[in-house]
Amino acid sequence: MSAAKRARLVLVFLALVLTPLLVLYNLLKDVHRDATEPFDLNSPTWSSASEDVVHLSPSEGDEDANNLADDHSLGPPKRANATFIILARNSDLAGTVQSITEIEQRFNKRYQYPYVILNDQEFTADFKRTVTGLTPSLVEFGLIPREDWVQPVWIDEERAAEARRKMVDEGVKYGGDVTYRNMCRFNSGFFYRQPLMQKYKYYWRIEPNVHFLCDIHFDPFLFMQEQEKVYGFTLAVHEIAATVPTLWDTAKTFTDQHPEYLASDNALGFITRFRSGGYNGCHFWSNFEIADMDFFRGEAYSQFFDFLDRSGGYYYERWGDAPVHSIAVSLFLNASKIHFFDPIGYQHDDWRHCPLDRATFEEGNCDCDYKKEFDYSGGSCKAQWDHFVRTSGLESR
Ligand SMILES: Nc1nc2c(ncn2[C@@H]2O[C@H](COP(=O)(O)OP(=O)(O)OP(=O)(O)O)[C@@H](O)[C@H]2O)c(=O)[nH]1
Ligand SMILES: *[C@@H]1O[C@H](CO)[C@@H](O)[C@H](O)[C@H]1NC(C)=O
Ligand SMILES: *[C@@H]1O[C@H](CO)[C@@H](O)[C@H](O)[C@H]1NC(C)=O
Ligand SMILES: [Mg+2]
Repeated sequence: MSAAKRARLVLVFLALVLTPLLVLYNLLKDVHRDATEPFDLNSPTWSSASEDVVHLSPSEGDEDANNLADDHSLGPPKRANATFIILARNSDLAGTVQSITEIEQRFNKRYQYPYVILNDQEFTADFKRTVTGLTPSLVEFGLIPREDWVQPVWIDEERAAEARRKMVDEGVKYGGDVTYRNMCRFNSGFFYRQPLMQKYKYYWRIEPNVHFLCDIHFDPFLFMQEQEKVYGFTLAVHEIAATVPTLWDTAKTFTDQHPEYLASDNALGFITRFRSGGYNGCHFWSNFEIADMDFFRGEAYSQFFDFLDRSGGYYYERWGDAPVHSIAVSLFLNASKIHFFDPIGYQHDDWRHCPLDRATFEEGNCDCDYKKEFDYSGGSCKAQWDHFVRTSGLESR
């Protein structure tokens, strides 16, 4: 036998023996994975807190985050039990396309989290087709039941109409608008109860016409899960006082009746005035939220919402979901459960947050001006948040 022939035989032998072994190994590997990490519809795996996932904090491990997401030899990226949620009208199509296009490009094309898109009217076929075409992710469209949306029958319409007239006279933004009030009430007490939301724990709220200004090199949902955070924000602002004249007193009446819901290490200091202890108007801007729905579905918030709702303030005044969420989060959670997402560059209307951490800003390929954005301008409550964090000793925890 010639040397060449011998070499060929060895190769054939190796192929015959090794190929089945490799196939067998791959099969077993998949069986093992199936048993521990169930695949969901879109194939990336869920992960639970107990699993050994690569930990990535927003300020570190950006390269790992990219590898984890981009290197398919590692299998699909680990994902949290989470979804985007967008409330929109059919007329919001262009703005919805814009927001989804940006979040896909800056983040979600690497993670493929699903979307839930809700409307108080049926979405048109055109809306659904166009939006579905923007992403390989699962996109589900939901029709909000009337009873979760319209002004309740027990609201005294005469009194509500009078309040609207007064606000129009005073020039309060959306002061004469009933649908805006419906939307605020829905976003306060109903979004997390919609059937399409039931299968998820975390949500990231997005609105039409917002901007994501930087590449996001980590998974904020997994961050929430691993750090056991409950509520995440990027912008904090002052509320228009005329929209919430009795909100704070109503909230206080509730906590007087239910002192058991107050967290011992709460964030009251963020939302109250130093001397008087009254509401300072500060709230996390809820057009951006990443949060754990267990909180909203839980006893404290459910009771709180029902109490506020029954007082009629969504219609006799014009309570926003942002101050309602913020007051609840600040009272019923320990402050360590609230997270400021510095790495997520974000814009709603003309207000932007741009990463304050220099390295994150540089790595994010950001479309915003470093330290020249809204964060520390007059309307912002970021300074109040910082002050609260410093004086409560949160930083060192
Ligand atoms: N389906 C539906 N969605 C609505 C309605 N009104 C508002 N929305 C949505 O609710 C969210 C908040 O509404 P916006 O009009 O953006 O209110 P805002 O953010 O307080 O005010 P802007 O400064 O105008 O952005 C957005 O996602 C809107 O698309 C409505 O009547 N029907
Ligand atoms: C995700 O969370 C929801 C709500 O908590 C829960 O009902 C569901 O079973 C969870 N799904 C998975 C795959 O863990
Ligand atoms: C807040 O923290 C304290 C001390 O760690 C703990 O005992 C309490 O249960 C926490 N409260 C809530 C609402 O998580
Ligand atoms: Mg908006």
